[in-house]
Amino acid sequence: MGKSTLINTLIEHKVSITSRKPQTTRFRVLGIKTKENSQAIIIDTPGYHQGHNRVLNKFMNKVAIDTLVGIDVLVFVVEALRWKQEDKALLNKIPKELDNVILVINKIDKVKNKDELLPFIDKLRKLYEFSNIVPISALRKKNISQLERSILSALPKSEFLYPEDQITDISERLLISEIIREKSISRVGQEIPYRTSVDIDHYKEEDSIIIIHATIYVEKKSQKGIVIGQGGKRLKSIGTSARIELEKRFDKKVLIKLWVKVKTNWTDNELFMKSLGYKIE
Ligand SMILES: Nc1nc2c(ncn2[C@@H]2O[C@H](COP(=O)(O)OP(=O)(O)OP(=O)(O)O)[C@@H](O)[C@H]2O)c(=O)[nH]1
Ligand SMILES: [Mg+2]
Repeated sequence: MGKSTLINTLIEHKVSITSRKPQTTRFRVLGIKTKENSQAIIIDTPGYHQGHNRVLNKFMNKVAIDTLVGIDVLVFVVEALRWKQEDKALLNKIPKELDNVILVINKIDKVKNKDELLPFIDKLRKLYEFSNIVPISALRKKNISQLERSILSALPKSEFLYPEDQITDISERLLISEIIREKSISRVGQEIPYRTSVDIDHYKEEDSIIIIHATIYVEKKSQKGIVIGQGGKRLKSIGTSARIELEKRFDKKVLIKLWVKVKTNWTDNELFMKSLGYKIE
């Protein structure tokens, strides 16, 4: 749908990982946007999905739903010309007291015949009393300033909650594991992304270099083979692209050593997920 792409576009930095495969975002990701005398704290969440019952899916849905409480504005992102059953289910979960819900219709760059947009907007307008409807392209950065104005004007007056130059609150360890996860997602087929998790085993920052050891967990032996690739090629490529991105980010040399381990059925194993840092109550 482009939620993470949108938060990155709004913050003008990459704070959340993105991919073509669904269910990429697993945690609540904070982006902080300070502009003149306003500060918006933008939260990216996992997508809301139905019909998956593993602990990991329940965890992700809970993160999405819990985020609906205590916010001033909800930016409800849908894809142009695609109204899914899950969008409808989520619409029904919006707390009644939340009166600022902006509907964002993303990926308008993909709509060849723009005449089709109006009936689509009209259809959605009837389903909920949105405070505003903004068609955008998060990827091509179309109509972003309009959306930005709409968000900022809906915010209540408050002191800044974060320093002006802070853009996110993610820890270095989580950032590193997310970047490695993003690189592995983009290099494997359709099924495996749901089944991988990255754990940082060792992180050491020295004067001139950052040393990282990380494990990519998968659920099956066959998945391990795929992630490693022929002669270790795929794993090497994951490590290299993560290293290049982290070196730019930290402005320092980075050394990454990766392992792939099988943890059977881990996405349904609460205890193991907790040990990986998934906060399940
Ligand atoms: N053409 C086009 N593609 C887009 C746009 N916004 C996002 N995408 C692509 O859509 C895919 C999904 O984007 P994400 O930002 O990861 O989507 P998400 O809603 O965060 O997905 P989950 O975290 O998995 O729930 C990526 O391949 C993006 O590059 C857009 O405006 N136009
Ligand atoms: Mg996302």
